[in-house]
Amino acid sequence: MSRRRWPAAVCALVTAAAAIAVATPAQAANPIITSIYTADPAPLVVGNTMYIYAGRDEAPTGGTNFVMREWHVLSSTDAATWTDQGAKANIATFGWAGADAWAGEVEPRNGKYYWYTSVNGNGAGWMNIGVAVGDSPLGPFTDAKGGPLISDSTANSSGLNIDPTVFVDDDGQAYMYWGGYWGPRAVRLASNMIDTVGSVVTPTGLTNYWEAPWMFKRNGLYYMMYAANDTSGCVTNSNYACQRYATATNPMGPWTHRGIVLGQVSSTTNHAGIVEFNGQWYIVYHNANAPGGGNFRRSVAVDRLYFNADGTIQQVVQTTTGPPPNPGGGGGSGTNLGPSATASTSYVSAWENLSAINNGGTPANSQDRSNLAYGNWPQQGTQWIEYQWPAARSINKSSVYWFDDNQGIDLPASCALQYWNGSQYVAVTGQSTCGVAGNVENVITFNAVNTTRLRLQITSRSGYSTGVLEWKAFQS
Ligand code: FUB
Repeated sequence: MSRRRWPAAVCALVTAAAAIAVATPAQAANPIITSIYTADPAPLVVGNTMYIYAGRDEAPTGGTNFVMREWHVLSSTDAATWTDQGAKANIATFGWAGADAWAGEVEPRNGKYYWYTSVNGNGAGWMNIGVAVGDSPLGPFTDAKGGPLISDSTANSSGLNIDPTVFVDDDGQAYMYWGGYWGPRAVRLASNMIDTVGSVVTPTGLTNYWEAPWMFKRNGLYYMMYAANDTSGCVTNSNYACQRYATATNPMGPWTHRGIVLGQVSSTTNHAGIVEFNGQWYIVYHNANAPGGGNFRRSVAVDRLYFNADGTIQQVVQTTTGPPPNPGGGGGSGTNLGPSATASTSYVSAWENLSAINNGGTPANSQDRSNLAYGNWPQQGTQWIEYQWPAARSINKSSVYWFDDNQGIDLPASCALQYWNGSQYVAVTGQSTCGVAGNVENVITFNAVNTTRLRLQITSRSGYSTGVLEWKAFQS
């Protein structure tokens, strides 16, 4: 398990300022950036932009250790097309550090952006947590403290002081979790975000914790995702890792393990973050899938993340396409609003995927499962699929590409569109024929509705269930 014996100084001294080369936007695909190797992604949404703070892997081909000297910022306004904004911090940002620009995360507070990093100090011990601060998501960033926030000399610190995740709760209290080598730690932060308050504690309930925690809150519940490398359902070889998660009703725990968010990836390390952007949830993670990639030449990928109604997380489907563009509500006339909607249904078969309907796939024919398929076998009669947006959208056109597996799922007998008028679902008016043809996009026009929810009612042929490969709803 060579990755657990990282040498104390694998990086050359940083002698130059951060590179400022800025790549042109990369088209949607995973990995999202291939002009350089990137790792340990930490997402942050500010306004209409998603930022990803990532380390840069510079190990040579065949290298067997990390060579990491700087941190880059990647940005996107639709979660699909990404721009490398260049290196915005590096080892020299911290005058007391000498090597190993490992995982970091940025947390905003009071108009400032605090970048917590893992970095090797020049003094005794190995890895430390440093903190830089800037006035914008792109910096410039400077050392906020002039020394480590956490080091090997911090009482009860982790066996490896890396991978900080910082979370500011609604009441203003900030928390930091971190740690590697199976040693998670937690501490409160002062409101200045650069001092700890109280003792470092060892959180409980993070079953099989290895490293790389990521904390967030949703619907009043605290979530902790983290890398694990056990062979009891996580990975087949403990040189690799998966992402497990736990939930808690208190930000300091105790935590209750809930399952796996992200299975094994193609790199040995597995490091991820979760964020909500334009009404959808995303996971950002790294793998070794870029050309020439490897365990020390990793690349960041992005995929959609789905919650179940009870707040549990569905295991991520890793794609090579990445998510469809999600520009939010400002896409303009003719924009397909499906990818920015939250989908729900009256029923989906356990082996099919509701996410198929708005994942931006372009089916080749009605049997094409390459971008997943929604099906409701063994249900018959009328079922529905529905889109919901956080704010009202004006919609006057839709299209549906039916799924027909030539088995229990057949083209429907009929369909109809409804919208939520604020108190109930009603039929759209002026609807053109809701087509039921296979192997084509069936386009439906209607008088524009201003609504937060659109529903497609699907009635099956006798003896069959129905399915959908892609459903679009167009902004008027
Ligand atoms: O990138 C260096 C280290 O590898 C990170 O700090 C860990 O989380 C692992 O991804």
